[in-house]
Amino acid sequence: MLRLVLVFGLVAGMAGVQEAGAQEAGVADVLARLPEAQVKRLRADPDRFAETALAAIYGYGAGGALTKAQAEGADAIEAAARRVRALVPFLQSDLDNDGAVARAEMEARGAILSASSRARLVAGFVAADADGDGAVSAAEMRGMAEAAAAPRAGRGAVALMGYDFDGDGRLTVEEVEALRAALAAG
Ligand SMILES: [Ca+2]
Ligand SMILES: [Ca+2]
Repeated sequence: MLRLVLVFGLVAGMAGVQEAGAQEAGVADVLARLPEAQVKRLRADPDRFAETALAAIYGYGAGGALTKAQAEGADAIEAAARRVRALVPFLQSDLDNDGAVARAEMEARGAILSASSRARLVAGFVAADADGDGAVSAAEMRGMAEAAAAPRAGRGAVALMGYDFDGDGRLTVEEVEALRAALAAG
Protein backbone atom coordinates (compact mmCIF):
# COMPACT_ATOMS: atom_id res chain seq x y z
CA MET A 1 0.00 0.00 0.00
CA LEU A 2 2.82 2.36 1.01
CA ARG A 3 4.67 1.50 -2.21
CA LEU A 4 1.53 2.19 -4.23
CA VAL A 5 1.15 5.58 -2.53
CA LEU A 6 4.83 6.36 -3.20
CA VAL A 7 4.54 5.38 -6.89
CA PHE A 8 1.36 7.35 -7.27
CA GLY A 9 2.99 10.34 -5.56
CA LEU A 10 6.02 10.12 -7.86
CA VAL A 11 3.84 9.99 -11.00
CA ALA A 12 1.71 12.88 -9.78
CA GLY A 13 4.89 14.82 -8.98
CA MET A 14 6.31 14.25 -12.46
CA ALA A 15 3.03 15.36 -14.04
CA GLY A 16 3.25 18.50 -11.90
CA VAL A 17 6.79 19.21 -13.11
CA GLN A 18 5.72 18.70 -16.74
CA GLU A 19 2.77 21.03 -16.24
CA ALA A 20 4.99 23.70 -14.70
CA GLY A 21 7.37 23.34 -17.66
CA ALA A 22 4.52 23.74 -20.13
CA GLN A 23 3.30 26.79 -18.26
CA GLU A 24 6.77 28.39 -18.34
CA ALA A 25 6.90 27.87 -22.10
CA GLY A 26 3.38 29.34 -22.34
CA VAL A 27 4.43 32.43 -20.39
CA ALA A 28 7.48 32.93 -22.62
CA ASP A 29 5.31 32.54 -25.76
CA VAL A 30 2.77 35.06 -24.53
CA LEU A 31 5.45 37.58 -23.54
CA ALA A 32 7.08 37.18 -26.97
CA ARG A 33 3.74 37.90 -28.69
CA LEU A 34 2.93 41.05 -26.69
CA PRO A 35 3.87 44.54 -27.94
CA GLU A 36 7.24 45.65 -26.53
CA ALA A 37 5.75 48.72 -24.80
CA GLN A 38 3.23 46.53 -22.99
CA VAL A 39 5.92 44.11 -21.77
CA LYS A 40 7.97 47.08 -20.58
CA ARG A 41 5.00 48.41 -18.60
CA LEU A 42 4.39 44.95 -17.06
CA ARG A 43 8.06 44.49 -16.16
CA ALA A 44 8.16 47.91 -14.50
CA ASP A 45 5.75 46.71 -11.80
CA PRO A 46 4.88 42.98 -11.88
CA ASP A 47 3.11 43.21 -8.50
CA ARG A 48 0.79 45.94 -9.71
CA PHE A 49 -0.12 43.83 -12.75
CA ALA A 50 -0.75 40.78 -10.51
CA GLU A 51 -2.86 42.79 -8.05
CA THR A 52 -5.04 44.13 -10.87
CA ALA A 53 -5.46 40.69 -12.45
CA LEU A 54 -6.15 38.94 -9.14
CA ALA A 55 -8.69 41.63 -8.19
CA ALA A 56 -10.54 40.91 -11.45
CA ILE A 57 -10.44 37.13 -10.87
CA TYR A 58 -11.48 37.26 -7.22
CA GLY A 59 -14.01 40.04 -7.71
CA TYR A 60 -15.72 38.94 -10.91
CA GLY A 61 -14.61 35.35 -11.59
CA ALA A 62 -15.35 32.07 -9.84
CA GLY A 63 -13.23 29.15 -8.62
CA GLY A 64 -9.95 31.04 -9.08
CA ALA A 65 -10.59 31.80 -12.75
CA LEU A 66 -12.06 34.51 -14.95
CA THR A 67 -13.91 33.79 -18.23
CA LYS A 68 -14.31 36.23 -21.14
CA ALA A 69 -18.03 36.66 -20.32
CA GLN A 70 -17.16 37.44 -16.69
CA ALA A 71 -14.47 39.88 -17.87
CA GLU A 72 -17.00 41.64 -20.09
CA GLY A 73 -19.37 41.87 -17.12
CA ALA A 74 -16.56 43.32 -15.01
CA ASP A 75 -15.75 45.98 -17.62
CA ALA A 76 -19.45 46.91 -17.95
CA ILE A 77 -19.77 47.35 -14.18
CA GLU A 78 -16.55 49.41 -13.97
CA ALA A 79 -17.67 51.55 -16.92
CA ALA A 80 -21.01 52.27 -15.23
CA ALA A 81 -19.16 53.36 -12.09
CA ARG A 82 -16.93 55.70 -14.17
CA ARG A 83 -20.05 57.16 -15.84
CA VAL A 84 -21.57 57.87 -12.42
CA ARG A 85 -18.39 59.63 -11.23
CA ALA A 86 -18.31 61.74 -14.40
CA LEU A 87 -22.00 62.67 -14.05
CA VAL A 88 -21.87 63.71 -10.36
CA PRO A 89 -20.66 67.32 -10.87
CA PHE A 90 -23.33 67.85 -13.55
CA LEU A 91 -26.15 66.39 -11.45
CA GLN A 92 -24.99 68.57 -8.55
CA SER A 93 -25.26 71.58 -10.87
CA ASP A 94 -28.71 70.74 -12.26
CA LEU A 95 -30.42 72.95 -9.69
CA ASP A 96 -33.91 72.84 -11.22
CA ASN A 97 -33.72 69.06 -11.91
CA ASP A 98 -34.73 69.40 -15.57
CA GLY A 99 -31.99 66.98 -16.69
CA ALA A 100 -29.85 69.71 -18.29
CA VAL A 101 -27.30 72.16 -16.88
CA ALA A 102 -27.64 75.81 -17.86
CA ARG A 103 -24.52 77.99 -17.59
CA ALA A 104 -26.15 79.99 -14.75
CA GLU A 105 -26.77 76.75 -12.80
CA MET A 106 -23.16 75.66 -13.23
CA GLU A 107 -21.92 79.10 -12.14
CA ALA A 108 -24.17 79.13 -9.04
CA ARG A 109 -22.84 75.71 -8.07
CA GLY A 110 -19.25 76.74 -8.85
CA ALA A 111 -19.51 79.88 -6.68
CA ILE A 112 -19.43 77.83 -3.46
CA LEU A 113 -16.43 75.70 -4.53
CA SER A 114 -12.70 76.29 -4.12
CA ALA A 115 -10.91 77.96 -7.02
CA SER A 116 -9.43 74.66 -8.22
CA SER A 117 -12.75 72.77 -7.98
CA ARG A 118 -14.51 75.63 -9.78
CA ALA A 119 -11.89 75.50 -12.53
CA ARG A 120 -12.51 71.75 -12.96
CA LEU A 121 -16.28 72.30 -13.05
CA VAL A 122 -16.06 75.04 -15.69
CA ALA A 123 -13.57 73.07 -17.81
CA GLY A 124 -15.81 69.99 -17.62
CA PHE A 125 -18.86 72.07 -18.57
CA VAL A 126 -17.15 73.64 -21.58
CA ALA A 127 -15.89 70.23 -22.74
CA ALA A 128 -19.32 68.60 -22.34
CA ASP A 129 -21.16 71.38 -24.21
CA ALA A 130 -20.55 69.74 -27.58
CA ASP A 131 -22.75 72.11 -29.63
CA GLY A 132 -21.44 75.18 -27.80
CA ASP A 133 -24.88 76.65 -27.01
CA GLY A 134 -23.90 77.49 -23.42
CA ALA A 135 -25.86 74.65 -21.80
CA VAL A 136 -25.18 70.95 -21.28
CA SER A 137 -28.21 68.98 -22.43
CA ALA A 138 -29.14 65.50 -21.19
CA ALA A 139 -27.78 64.03 -24.44
CA GLU A 140 -24.50 65.95 -24.04
CA MET A 141 -24.25 64.70 -20.46
CA ARG A 142 -24.67 61.10 -21.62
CA GLY A 143 -22.06 61.61 -24.36
CA MET A 144 -19.60 63.07 -21.86
CA ALA A 145 -20.20 60.16 -19.44
CA GLU A 146 -19.77 57.58 -22.21
CA ALA A 147 -16.45 59.12 -23.27
CA ALA A 148 -15.27 59.17 -19.64
CA ALA A 149 -16.21 55.50 -19.21
CA ALA A 150 -14.27 54.09 -22.18
CA PRO A 151 -11.33 52.02 -20.85
CA ARG A 152 -7.87 53.01 -22.02
CA ALA A 153 -6.37 50.74 -24.69
CA GLY A 154 -4.93 47.56 -23.18
CA ARG A 155 -6.65 48.14 -19.83
CA GLY A 156 -9.73 46.53 -18.35
CA ALA A 157 -10.66 42.94 -17.55
CA VAL A 158 -11.23 41.84 -21.16
CA ALA A 159 -7.65 42.92 -22.01
CA LEU A 160 -6.45 40.64 -19.19
CA MET A 161 -7.77 37.63 -21.13
CA GLY A 162 -4.67 38.08 -23.35
CA TYR A 163 -2.73 36.45 -20.48
CA ASP A 164 -4.74 33.22 -20.79
CA PHE A 165 -1.56 31.28 -21.70
CA ASP A 166 -3.10 27.89 -22.40
CA GLY A 167 -5.96 29.45 -24.38
CA ASP A 168 -8.68 27.53 -22.53
CA GLY A 169 -10.79 30.66 -22.20
CA ARG A 170 -10.06 31.04 -18.48
CA LEU A 171 -7.51 33.35 -16.86
CA THR A 172 -6.46 31.53 -13.67
CA VAL A 173 -4.68 32.59 -10.48
CA GLU A 174 -1.88 30.16 -11.46
CA GLU A 175 -1.39 31.91 -14.82
CA VAL A 176 -1.20 35.31 -13.12
CA GLU A 177 1.35 34.04 -10.57
CA ALA A 178 3.41 32.40 -13.34
CA LEU A 179 3.49 35.67 -15.27
CA ARG A 180 4.32 37.67 -12.13
CA ALA A 181 7.29 35.34 -11.50
CA ALA A 182 8.46 35.51 -15.14
CA LEU A 183 8.23 39.33 -15.18
CA ALA A 184 10.07 39.68 -11.87
CA ALA A 185 12.81 37.34 -13.12
CA GLY A 186 13.40 39.87 -15.98
CA1 LIG B 1 -31.11 72.21 -15.09
CA1 LIG C 1 -25.09 72.18 -25.36
